[in-house]
Amino acid sequence: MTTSRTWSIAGIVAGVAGLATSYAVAMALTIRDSPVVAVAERVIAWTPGKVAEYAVRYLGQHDKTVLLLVIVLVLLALFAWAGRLAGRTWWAPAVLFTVLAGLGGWAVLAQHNATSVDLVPVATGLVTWLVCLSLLTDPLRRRDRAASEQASEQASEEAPGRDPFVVRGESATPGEVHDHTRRTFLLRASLMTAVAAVLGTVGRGIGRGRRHVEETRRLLKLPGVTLPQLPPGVRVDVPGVTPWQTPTDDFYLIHTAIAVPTIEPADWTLRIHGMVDREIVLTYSDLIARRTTQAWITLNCVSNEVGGTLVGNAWWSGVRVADLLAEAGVRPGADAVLQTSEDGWTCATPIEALTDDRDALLAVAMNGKPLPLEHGFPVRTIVPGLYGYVSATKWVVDLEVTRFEDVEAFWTQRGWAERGPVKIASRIDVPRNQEVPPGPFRVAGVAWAQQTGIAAVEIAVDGGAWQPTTLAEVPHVDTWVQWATTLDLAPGEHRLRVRAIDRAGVVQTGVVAPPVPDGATGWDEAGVRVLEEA
Ligand SMILES: Nc1nc2c(c(=O)[nH]1)N[C@H]1C(S)=C(S)[C@@H](COP(=O)(O)O)O[C@H]1N2
Ligand SMILES: [Mo]
Repeated sequence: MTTSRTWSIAGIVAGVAGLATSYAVAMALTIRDSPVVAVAERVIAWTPGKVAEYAVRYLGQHDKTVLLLVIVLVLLALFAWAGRLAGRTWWAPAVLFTVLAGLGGWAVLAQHNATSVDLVPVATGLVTWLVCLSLLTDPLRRRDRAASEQASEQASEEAPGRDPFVVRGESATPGEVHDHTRRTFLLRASLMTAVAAVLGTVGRGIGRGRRHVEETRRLLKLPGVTLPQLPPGVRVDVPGVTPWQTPTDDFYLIHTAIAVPTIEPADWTLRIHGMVDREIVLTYSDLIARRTTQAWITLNCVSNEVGGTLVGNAWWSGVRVADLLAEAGVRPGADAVLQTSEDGWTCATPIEALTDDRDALLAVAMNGKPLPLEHGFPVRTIVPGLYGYVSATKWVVDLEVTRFEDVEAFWTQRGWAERGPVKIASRIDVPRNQEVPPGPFRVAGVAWAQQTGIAAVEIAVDGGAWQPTTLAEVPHVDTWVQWATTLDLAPGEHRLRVRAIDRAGVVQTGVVAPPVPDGATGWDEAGVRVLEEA
């Protein structure tokens, strides 16, 4: 009899073949990604904010890889189960595969801008599953039938009063049937595995859309975009302090998209509509032909913990949102702009932050180069003073002038605050839980209070009195500022604590609050161990 392991293998081979065809078909149709990724995106969209936060905290940037891996492992287990079900009935695995395909189809349709074409990969995958499973399980069934016939023959041979010659005809012996079906099964299984591997590779090859966009980006010339020049005096020059300008490759990344949208600038448009006098549709060349505004701006994630690193400072180049909104003519009563990205992410931004003199940008470049794909190529929004989740839409394609009371956005639906002004914050970069040699040592870090500016940064040792530090220069209020001081402490363990005071006189609170719903508060602390004199 066929062992349950063989049935499982049949299920897995059929299952993997179906995944490979659906992936290859998706790539051939230049669909953003395979149905499996669509399912993963649904999982992300349905994950409660708390769980998502833990995932990001413990898995960091690997969270999506881990999620995809888990989904594939679950699928493999289900495929194996489908194979074992096929050993009993033909319809049970068919139902299982159909349910899985239904799930995939639903996830695909839930994606932004989904069309019925996006269902083609799922449908092809389902057909592949059913055909491959029946091709693989047929020989197994024939073998089992032969084996049970043999068993009943033996039983009848032993049974008294039966003629042993009646059953045995001219047919092949059970042993021959066994070898033949075994060969058929192995041949088909290896053929399917090989075809699946080829399809996977071919799929990757056709999925070079992204590579093409990368190439377009590399060749782009952006008039008016200049390379960053570090403003004078912004650095405290203490080894170990975060660089004042965050290098693009080190800039934190936060987005819900699994496959980063790959948008050719020639295909990009931005629609400005809603409560406006004149709807505007801008192409990429329209946008970059306009006057370029450039600024150093620190971007913050609301999920940043006290002392965390989800914050970066870059030189952004783009077009003022305020000018575009003025051309569209904002109608009275509007207080928000609902921004939508190519991948369907949304955020609602207060209209005053987009129209006042803080120069909110439709950014096309970061640190003097076209935006990297992961940071929103070809166009993203950057609004000084607001957390990214309410303002910094990457791959932005739609701005709808509206009212807060009429809309809900991605993160506000998940319990985050409607408004997200960046809170005053300060961080110790060095020493951070380190040992220092005896004698004076330098302490340094960063602080920010966008739209207001930092007036002072103070540190306290072992819960003692607050002491002043020295601030480096800043070009304006919308960047972080580096601070530094020198300490000379007795050998042993010490705890350092930092707080900032803004230019309006507001002292950073020591009251501890988590990032949810509108940003963490509390003082950053770091340990230092001063070594004994040798
Ligand atoms: N399309 C899209 N834009 C997005 C997000 C997203 O998930 N999707 N995340 C936002 C959040 S929460 C932050 S903090 C910033 C991060 O921008 P970065 O990845 O370029 O650092 O992007 C914002 N823009
Ligand atoms: Mo964020």
